[in-house]
Amino acid sequence: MRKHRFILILLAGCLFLFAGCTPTRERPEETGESGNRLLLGFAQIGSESSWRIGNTRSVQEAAEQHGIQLMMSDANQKQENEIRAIRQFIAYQVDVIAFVPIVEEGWENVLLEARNAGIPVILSDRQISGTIDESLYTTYVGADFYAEGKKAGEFLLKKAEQSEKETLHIVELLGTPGSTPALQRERGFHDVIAGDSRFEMLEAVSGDFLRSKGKESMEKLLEKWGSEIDVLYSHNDGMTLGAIDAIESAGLRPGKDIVIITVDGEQAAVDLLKEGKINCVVECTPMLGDLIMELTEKLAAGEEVPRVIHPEETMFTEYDDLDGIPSRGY
Ligand code: GZL
Repeated sequence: MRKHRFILILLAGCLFLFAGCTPTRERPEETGESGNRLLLGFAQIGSESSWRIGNTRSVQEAAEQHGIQLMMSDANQKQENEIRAIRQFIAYQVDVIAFVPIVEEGWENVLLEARNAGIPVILSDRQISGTIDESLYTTYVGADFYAEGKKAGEFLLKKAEQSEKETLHIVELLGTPGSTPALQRERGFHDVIAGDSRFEMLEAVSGDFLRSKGKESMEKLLEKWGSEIDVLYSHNDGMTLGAIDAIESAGLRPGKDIVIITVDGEQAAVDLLKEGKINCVVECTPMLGDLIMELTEKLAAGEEVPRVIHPEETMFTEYDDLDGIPSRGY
């Protein structure tokens, strides 16, 4: 019943916003046991990968376990939808706002509105550009993407020691342009291999973290470079799965003819690692729900929180005992 009431309230809010009038209504009066429940507004970017779907599930389950009321929006990969959702959270006077900045730029105005409304903001998963006024958000919880890129590069250095080839030719599938994971995974990887004459970059192309675009982009790279390609570094498993389809359709053996390094740690990627079709999986955990809820509770209670929180992350490679990898859950 409470859920239906909440959805009705939400729809009423949408009507207000749609009609262009900013509701001055008080936060929905809570009755019964939910009277004192915290209300968290969470703006998610979409469902572009199994990683993202796992991230959404983690937030929903953690809200349930922490007894926090969750107002969640799905931006369908559009920044303007995220900004609209944050404005709706402000109108509803949620206790805390958490959102995934789909790209790093373009958040100043809406974050100023949140600050003026006295609502603390948590950056989840991705960051906003460093030039922004630091007081516009309270904390960042998510991966160290630069470290993930470095891990990918360090695996390649080790792999190169076994290669008879003088030069290893690399292609790269980039994540969403302007997003923190794409920018930092690229920088970390290239900082490790920079200046090493054993490596030559052939081309880097965006696959936008999507399996379909990963396949398309890999098809184009194979058309252009063919068997010259020795290494694929892909910024997420979704694009890697698409790329492997393209590689096998071209009659090449993923993991053998082309060394494959991928990031996220989805079950599908770990399974392919065990099959020898992927050589290295760098973990990026989507399970941020509990951290977000703990931060929400602390912020709502006016407590100090760390500025940056990176979850523990590891990496799985062909050199490891792969039988011990627990099931991934995403
Ligand atoms: C990384 C996250 C990325 C994943 C992709 O934290 O933002 O977005 O690597 C997802 O799978 O689309």
